[in-house]
Amino acid sequence: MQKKFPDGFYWGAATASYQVEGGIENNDWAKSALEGYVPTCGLACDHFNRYEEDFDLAKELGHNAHRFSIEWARIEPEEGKFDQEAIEHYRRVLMALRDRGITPFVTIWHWTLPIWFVEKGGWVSKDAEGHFLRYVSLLTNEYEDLVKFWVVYNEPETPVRHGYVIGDRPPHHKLRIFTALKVIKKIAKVYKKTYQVIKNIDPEAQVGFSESLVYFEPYENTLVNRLAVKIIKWWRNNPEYDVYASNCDFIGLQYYFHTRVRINLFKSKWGIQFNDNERVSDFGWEIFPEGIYHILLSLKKYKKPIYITENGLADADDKYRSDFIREHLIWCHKAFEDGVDLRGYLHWSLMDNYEWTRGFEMRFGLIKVDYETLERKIRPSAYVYKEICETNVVVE
Ligand code: IFM
Repeated sequence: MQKKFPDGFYWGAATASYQVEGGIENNDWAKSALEGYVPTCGLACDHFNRYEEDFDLAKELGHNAHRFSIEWARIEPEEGKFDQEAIEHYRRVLMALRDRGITPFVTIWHWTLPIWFVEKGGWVSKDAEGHFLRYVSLLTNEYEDLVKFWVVYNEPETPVRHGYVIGDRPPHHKLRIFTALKVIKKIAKVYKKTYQVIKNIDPEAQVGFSESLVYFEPYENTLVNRLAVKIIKWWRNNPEYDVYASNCDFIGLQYYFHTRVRINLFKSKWGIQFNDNERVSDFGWEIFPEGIYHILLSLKKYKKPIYITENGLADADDKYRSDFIREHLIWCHKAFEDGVDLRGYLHWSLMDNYEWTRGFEMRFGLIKVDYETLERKIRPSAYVYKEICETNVVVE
């Protein structure tokens, strides 16, 4: 059965500066890599120099939208000093998309921070808001003519959980639960102001955010499991979610995870248990397309347009990617039929890239990258997705 998406639907893929560009040495992740805490990113995909070739491939694959992020450390390598060459670089990137008829979704903060900002205390410092808003004003003024969709943050809860509780990402603090909650709140407050700053400069701009939402279920439908779901979900799906969703022109949804929660107090193996995964990606993440439908329905109450700003899997052999895309889109379409104002789907990712603490091991790309030669090779699943992009139809 053919499932048709609405006219004007945005189809494409996403990337992020640090994960693909290469040559960024002045942000907190590069510093962490030098100190041996996280893998080195180095040249990555050299997308900084090869963006035109990569956008040619995106166009060949039928994409009409593309999400990417601007690297703050490139634009403002020193506090208050903007780099004109970097500003012009991103203008050329935006123009390259425009020339190919591809609409940009521009992420302002995708996890990496300039070293000077971190040395001043990062998000917890009292000047954080002023610094961020100055950067945002510059971007909006510079690119107002080329950017309609601004994604202020990428998954703002993740770097805080990993940076202040788990400790495996910058700034590498462990178990600072209260600081983490404070930072989550602070970032949300800055977001609200950012929204206003962008709208004051460009009232036509569409301003939103992206958060990764997990579809949680109780393992068995018991009171204790339901309670556990509530608590875990409250933090993992961002305690400040309402602030974001009530102050935006669109919601960016990233969907990767389904988790069933079981509190098992009386058996020998007690504690919190999660899914029994069956079909999994190379990362071990369960493939559960139906979850995207439930999450989309849960967002209906905000009455905002929704774009899937990320959804994808690590699959080096491209074994599951075609079905993964098709099945998620069938559930997306069902959500659309059930009244969700869904307007776009951006797959993660356009090409293989630096997957944070996992380095280059995980392969999320529609396009395979050979990190020795930097040669790009389109994976077969990208052609399956192309057919969907070009026809606006997914076949059940
Ligand atoms: O690679 C990341 C991306 O930076 C943010 N969302 C999840 C992706 C896959 O882990």
